[in-house]
Amino acid sequence: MRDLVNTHEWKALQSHFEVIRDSHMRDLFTEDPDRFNKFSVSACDVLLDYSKNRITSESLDLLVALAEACDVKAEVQRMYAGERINSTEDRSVLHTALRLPKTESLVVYGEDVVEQIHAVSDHANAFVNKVRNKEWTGYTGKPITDIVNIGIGGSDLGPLMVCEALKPWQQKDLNFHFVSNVDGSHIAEVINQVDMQTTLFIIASKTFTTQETLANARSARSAFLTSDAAEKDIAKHFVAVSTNAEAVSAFGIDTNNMFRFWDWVGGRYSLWSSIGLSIRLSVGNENYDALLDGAYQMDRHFAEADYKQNIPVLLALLGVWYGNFFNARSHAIEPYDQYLHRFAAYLQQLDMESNGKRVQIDGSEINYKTGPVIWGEPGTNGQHAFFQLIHQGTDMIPADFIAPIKSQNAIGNHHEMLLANFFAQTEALMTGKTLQQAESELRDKGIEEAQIAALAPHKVFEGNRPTNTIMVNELTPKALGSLIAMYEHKVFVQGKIWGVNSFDQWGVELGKQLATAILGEMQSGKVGVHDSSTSGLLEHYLKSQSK
Ligand code: G6Q
Repeated sequence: MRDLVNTHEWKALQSHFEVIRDSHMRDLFTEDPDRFNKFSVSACDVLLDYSKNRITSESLDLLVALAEACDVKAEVQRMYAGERINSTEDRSVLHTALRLPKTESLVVYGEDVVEQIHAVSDHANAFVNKVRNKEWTGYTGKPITDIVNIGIGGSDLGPLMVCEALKPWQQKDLNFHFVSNVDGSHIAEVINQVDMQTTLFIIASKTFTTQETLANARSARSAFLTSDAAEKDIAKHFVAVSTNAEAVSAFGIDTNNMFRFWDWVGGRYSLWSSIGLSIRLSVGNENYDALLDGAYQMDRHFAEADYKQNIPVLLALLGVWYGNFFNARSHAIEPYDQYLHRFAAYLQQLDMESNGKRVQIDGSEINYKTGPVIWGEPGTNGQHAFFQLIHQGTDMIPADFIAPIKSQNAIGNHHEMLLANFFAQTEALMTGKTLQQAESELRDKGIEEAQIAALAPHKVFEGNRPTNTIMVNELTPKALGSLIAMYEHKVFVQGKIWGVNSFDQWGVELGKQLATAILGEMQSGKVGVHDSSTSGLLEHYLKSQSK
């Protein structure tokens, strides 16, 4: 068992924290006017300014020493080479291989995975071109107008987020729908909107056993068959993305219309595989390739750059600094780009499912904090909702502010206004407002002293609230690819430091098992043995049902 908190590097950070905890970033900026140059880095068209963090050069040295002691670089090489670093599932972790260009080769356990990946890509490319060019038609000969991706978790969040983010690149005569929730309202709303003669359903499920996805897929199929369509027409309207050919075929989908991938692609890392079929259909193969290329560039940067110049490593270390030393329990994601409105939801799964763990790889219990709560909404909306708590609440909430320099919609001065808010927020969070400033502002307004004394404390902003500013020139497919890979690698580094397996997700299992048992009891009307709350609720439900 590795005793992280008793390592020399951890203890050095703890002592350093005692020194730095009371310093204010305002003073750090006054003392060192070169902070921006010192604490910002550019790579893969991404600028990271991390100068508005509670760090000095010494903090950075100590954090980097921690990364070195945790052997992060060696683990990156192990992952890239296809070693089975996902030990609890005995699997390689090779989403980075999905981004390798055709010219490369990567032999893993005797097979060239790049060759396999590109063979599947070619299959998907050809299909995508047919749909987009209207050569692929529905059973009545009409071209496809609506694409419904049925999947959940990793088979939904990534494709949905990317399709939304790249809307300006979307083929305009195709409508995209994503159904994930087993709540029948989700599929029903989509079925009500689409014409079955011109709809293509993608059943996206790595295992093809996921209860929610199969229930939605079955309902979609029965809605299709209760329109005028017949069984033989399913082949033109249902395709699958899966690793499980047998189950796909049992469901009634022609395996020629199945796009495969491999067990070494984790669900939340799968948008780069055939799970990205809806993205390809939306933005076309060329733009999808640019997305892959952006990620590939970030993969190279992550593997090659020194820790102090390495964007994912820096982001990860700052997260550890706040989570483990300042006791910050959540991390906000604030994209100042409406197209990134699902980005925080996507990162929520990526980060929380990967590092929400309580034991180390060897099974020993952890005695320090691991993954934080990830949350956020696009700016400027968040400013009018929850920013109050980030500015003046009692918790420290480190935040990533993300924005493109160029807008996809240059309407009036909207983008300038957006960016003015973007810059202003991180400045305000860092600088804050002192009591003296608050008082003198009130005085300038001619307010009486007694009222100033009552009001001023409410107008104080402590400041010293850490933020990372992340900018890209434009939210292109390539830039988005780099941004996503940047976060994947950040999560990887944190997982390595905390010593957890970032690639399994046993935490979702227990609820699934219990739900299956309870569904049986609900259907039979016989409540099994539970705690009194669960039994009471089930009986309440069954009684109300029978009325
Ligand atoms: C992600 C998880 C999980 C998974 C879904 C869907 O890393 O494994 O979110 O993606 O449970 O699984 P299927 O693709 O197998 O339906």
